[in-house]
Amino acid sequence: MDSMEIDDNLYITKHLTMEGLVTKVDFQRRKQPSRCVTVCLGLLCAVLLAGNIGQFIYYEIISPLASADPTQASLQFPGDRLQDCYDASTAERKQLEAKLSNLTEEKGQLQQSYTALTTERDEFKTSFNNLTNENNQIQASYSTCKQESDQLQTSYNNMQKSLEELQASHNNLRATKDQLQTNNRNLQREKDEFQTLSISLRANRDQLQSNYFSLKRSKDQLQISYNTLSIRKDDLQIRYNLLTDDKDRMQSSYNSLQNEKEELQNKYNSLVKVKDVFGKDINKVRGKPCERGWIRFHISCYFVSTSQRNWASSRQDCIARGADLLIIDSREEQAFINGILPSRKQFWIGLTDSVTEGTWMWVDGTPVTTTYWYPGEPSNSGGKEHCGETWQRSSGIGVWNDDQCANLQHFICEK
Ligand SMILES: [Ca+2]
Ligand SMILES: [Ca+2]
Ligand SMILES: [Ca+2]
Repeated sequence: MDSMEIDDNLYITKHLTMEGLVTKVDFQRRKQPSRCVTVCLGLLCAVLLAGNIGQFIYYEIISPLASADPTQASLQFPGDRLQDCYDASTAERKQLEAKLSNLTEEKGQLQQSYTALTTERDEFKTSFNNLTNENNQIQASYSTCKQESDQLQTSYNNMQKSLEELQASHNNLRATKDQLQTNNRNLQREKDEFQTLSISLRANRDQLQSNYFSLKRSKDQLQISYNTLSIRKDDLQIRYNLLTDDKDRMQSSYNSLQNEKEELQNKYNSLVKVKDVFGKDINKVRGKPCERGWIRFHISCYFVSTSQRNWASSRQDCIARGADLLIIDSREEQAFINGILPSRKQFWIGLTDSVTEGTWMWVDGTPVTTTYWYPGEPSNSGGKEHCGETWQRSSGIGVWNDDQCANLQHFICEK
């Protein structure tokens, strides 16, 4: 059990020593010395016993056989042989006695050594117990250290990984550094070039700055002129737009007037022709007198009735006379008619809005352009007044009124 513990301790100590945790301790001294002495004595006795057996066999069996030559045997006496054996045995005994004496001395010495070793063994035993306790403590420390070692190993592994990562980062940084160094050299070269260019550009800049100030003054002046011109341009643009609009309107009016002028010119030409034709006829008509009871004015003849009829019957009477109800073509005709009528009487004329209320038409289908309505007329009183009449007035040229067509009135025919 002790030997096993010592061997374990040897192994542990060796292991710890290899790991550098404890200093080397010589446990060889702690083996039991009594066992060593016993073993040594046993071995020595066995060697002596083997030597005696060997001598006996040699002198008693082998030597007589070797000297059994028939020639010599015949010459030697049996007493000599015994004397030789006795001498040899005596010498051998002396040797054995000397060896026994030596062995006795050695045994005494060994006994002393055994006693000393026993004492030393007890001391070692005590030391061993102490060392066992220390070993337990060391074992506990070892376990603690083992755990710490495991932790340190884990930390070491982590550190190793970190180191590898750092190494990779280092390599990357080195590559980056090399690249940056290359870039730095390139930048340095470019910097030198830029410095040269900078000096040149600085001179150009000064020149340009001088030019810039000069141009800035010119630009300010031009800006003032531009602003003034811009305002004038805006005014002119507004005026231009107005003039353009006026021009467009005038152009449109001009075109309309041109068309109207052409139409009027055509009408004028037609009228001139008609006038020429009618002028000849008028001259012929003017020279011809109206029928009895009719009154001439220009180219027309007028009949003023003495009887009273409604508007439709009056017209039928005029048509029967080869004429129609009076159509007022001019202010002169209105004034002429007012002059030939009895004082303050009303007479039907060829005027009606029976087709469309409020739209007055002459009996020949022409629209009424010039009117002489009395103030407040046409009143269409009761919604029943659809025929026109003229009132004679002593002053002026007479006035018009609308009245119910069924009323009986005097009337005026014209042909
Ligand atoms: Ca007329
Ligand atoms: Ca009416
Ligand atoms: Ca009326």
